[in-house]
Amino acid sequence: MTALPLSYSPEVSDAIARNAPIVALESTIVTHGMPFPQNYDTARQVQQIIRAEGAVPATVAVVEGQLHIGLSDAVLKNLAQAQGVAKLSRADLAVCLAQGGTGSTTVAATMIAADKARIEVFATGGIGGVHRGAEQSFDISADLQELAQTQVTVVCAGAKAILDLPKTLEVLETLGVPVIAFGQDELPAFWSATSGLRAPLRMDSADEIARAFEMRRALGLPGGQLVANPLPEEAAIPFSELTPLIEAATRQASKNGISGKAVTPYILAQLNEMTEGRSLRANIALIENNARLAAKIAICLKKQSSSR
Ligand code: PSU
Ligand code: MN
Repeated sequence: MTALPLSYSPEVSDAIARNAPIVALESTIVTHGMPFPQNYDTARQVQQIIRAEGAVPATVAVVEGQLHIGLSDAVLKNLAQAQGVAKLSRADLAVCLAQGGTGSTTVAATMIAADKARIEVFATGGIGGVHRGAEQSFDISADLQELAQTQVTVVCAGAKAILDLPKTLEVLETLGVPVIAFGQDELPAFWSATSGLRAPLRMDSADEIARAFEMRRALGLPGGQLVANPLPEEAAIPFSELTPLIEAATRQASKNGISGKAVTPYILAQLNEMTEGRSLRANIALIENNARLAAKIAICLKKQSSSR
């Protein structure tokens, strides 16, 4: 059988050897989610936050046919500046590896990589979901299916408000994915802490989230958990203020024939322009906030497994 070309950074190898808590990080947010240099600075800052909490960061990407778990600053910087990097999900991860290609990993592909490396917790900004107008376009992110089948706890700030949130919740329910709002009843919506929607589940501590993850495993259930962590209040943009901008950006995308994988990056860039950088600042604050919570969950999981 072909061996998986996995390549661990020295820091991650050492963490595995010590059985230390590890938090996976995606790289599509770097290549497609933010402009340079904010993408590079944020990726490094997020790694630092995870270290400061007492866990080890493992940023995932495919570089020249190797599935990297943990990236050096040099590789990260290259990715952050590169043009036209492939955005890899479940469908194309193996093809890129087989062809010796380079690409960033989405939530779905990062979950697959984390699972291979036995990393149980992953921090991101927002997951993909059911797009507005999906009844016409059928555009539903592979992230949702991945959450249904791969055993990783994903910490996000809710689904991006560029999606159809009620439909996204419905699909997650159908797939049996627990959607857990952290510390509040309402589902946060990425740039806003509120969405007007009640979250299906609520938890108030990292420890509870870790216990629920262990219990899913004890039940033999495949799939992960989705934790929706509201962003810090000072960085939030009210839902009502964003809605018209998102609608305008979505109309522009379809007018310009943007489809498939290009939709999310296009809308994010448009919003950044329309809000004069405020949406980018919120994006940075929320990913940092998610990294902190993910590290705490990873630490709780290690404590629970060592006390058994
Ligand atoms: N969150 C961000 N920026 C992003 C993404 C999430 O703030 O660029 C990426 C994630 O990698 C997610 C992907 O998995 O967008 C979803 O893309 P799609 O809708 O094409 O599945
Ligand atoms: Mn899509």
